[in-house]
Amino acid sequence: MKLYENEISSATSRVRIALALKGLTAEALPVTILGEEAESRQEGYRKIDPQGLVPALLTDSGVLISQSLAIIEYLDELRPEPPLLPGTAEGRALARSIALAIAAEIHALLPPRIGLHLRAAFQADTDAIARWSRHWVCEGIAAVETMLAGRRQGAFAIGDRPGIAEIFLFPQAVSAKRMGFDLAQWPNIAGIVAKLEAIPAFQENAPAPRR
Ligand SMILES: N[C@@H](CCC(=O)N[C@@H](CS)C(=O)NCC(=O)O)C(=O)O
Repeated sequence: MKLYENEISSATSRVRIALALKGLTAEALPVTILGEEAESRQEGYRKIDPQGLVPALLTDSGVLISQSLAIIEYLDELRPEPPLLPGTAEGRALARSIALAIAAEIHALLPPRIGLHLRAAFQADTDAIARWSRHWVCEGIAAVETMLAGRRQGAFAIGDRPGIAEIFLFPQAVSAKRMGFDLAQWPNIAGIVAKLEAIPAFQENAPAPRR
């Protein structure tokens, strides 16, 4: 398997964590994502992934899978142990709802292409873009905290072992901390993240800070 990826990418971090939990490896194919001239915006990479996004997984049979949730569910089927989804239909739906609350409602509003468009189309400066990002992170994470407070059973977000919900939560919480948010204001998330930080698959595959 090969993984188109970028070290600062939160969505790549999710896939890297899943690979590590499964004991699987994928050859890294780095793709730059920052700035107008980034490789992710060039025709060459658009022919690989028309969305121009990382991560994208090239399977051993040559199929390209984009979108981190689809990639991680593929890896979970490829190597079922340890399972990344709970054993009940309800548990699986809850895990996916946490994952999507992060991927679709928070992270989707933050990647480089969003900042570039805010700048080009609406003359947003660096400070305005930072305020935009902080707004969506704060509102989105507070909602996830409330979702967890109402539903949580066990040591992690869903149950007693980390899976898809925690894989999506961890990189988003790491970047929220880097943005200066104090996770203590979201006690369920802070407690889960502290436990995840002690697990090598999570700790070693967090997104790298932007330099
Ligand atoms: N929903 C996608 C999000 C992928 C995504 O936004 N990736 C970012 C890096 S974290 C990216 O490639 N951004 C390129 C850009 O914004 O130009 C997933 O879960 O894989």
